Amino acid sequence: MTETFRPSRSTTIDITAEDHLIAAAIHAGNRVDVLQVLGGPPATAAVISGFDSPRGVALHPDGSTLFVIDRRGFYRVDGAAGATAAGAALSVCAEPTALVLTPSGNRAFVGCLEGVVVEVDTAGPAVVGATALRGAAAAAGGPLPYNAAVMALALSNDGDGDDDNETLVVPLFYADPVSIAGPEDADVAGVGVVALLDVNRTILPEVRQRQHPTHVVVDGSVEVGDPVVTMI
Ligand SMILES: [Ca+2]
Repeated sequence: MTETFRPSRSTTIDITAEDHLIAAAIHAGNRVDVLQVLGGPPATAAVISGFDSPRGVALHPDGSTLFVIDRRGFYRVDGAAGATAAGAALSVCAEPTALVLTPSGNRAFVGCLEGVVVEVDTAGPAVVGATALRGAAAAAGGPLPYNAAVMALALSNDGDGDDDNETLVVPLFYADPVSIAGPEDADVAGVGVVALLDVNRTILPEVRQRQHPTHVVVDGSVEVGDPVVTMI
């Protein structure tokens, strides 16, 4: 089966589209390991050192260029399979926590603990701009929470080869506190808030709030799931 497209989501491990390389952030080791996994037993292709608590990796669709975020910022590593050093960090925000790429790999979005999403031109790399979410107006559900922290991101990919019609999904930690009547031992004092942005970082007029959202699915469209209870 040929994989045609997939969404990008923030993660500490990523694999190239043709399943050739895996990049894994080794947080405590301040390094990123690159493994070769096609054509034989998995083997270490590179150990890239010099990071400061790396928290996210993303592999470019070219199958070779690696992007990393750590406590210092954003890195572009060319030729990941043979790289040894992190190189210089591009400063993006106080504490980067999440990283996604557009389908073409031309742009990256970095989520930050302080409630900001930063857009990066990956060719430079260079910061294009940033959108602050704390308290920002959102037509359908705003303002967004004043304590919003971005610790995860996902970006849709509808497979048409165009970056401009995708949606950036930003679950906001921590939830807005609300008062809901319920059993005394029930943890219902919060509403999850998921902000949606277009690729120009404009906050879309739709913020989906569900009590205890359990999952977010990004597959061309965007869906925020209801609680799922599994009986065993
Ligand atoms: Ca598209």
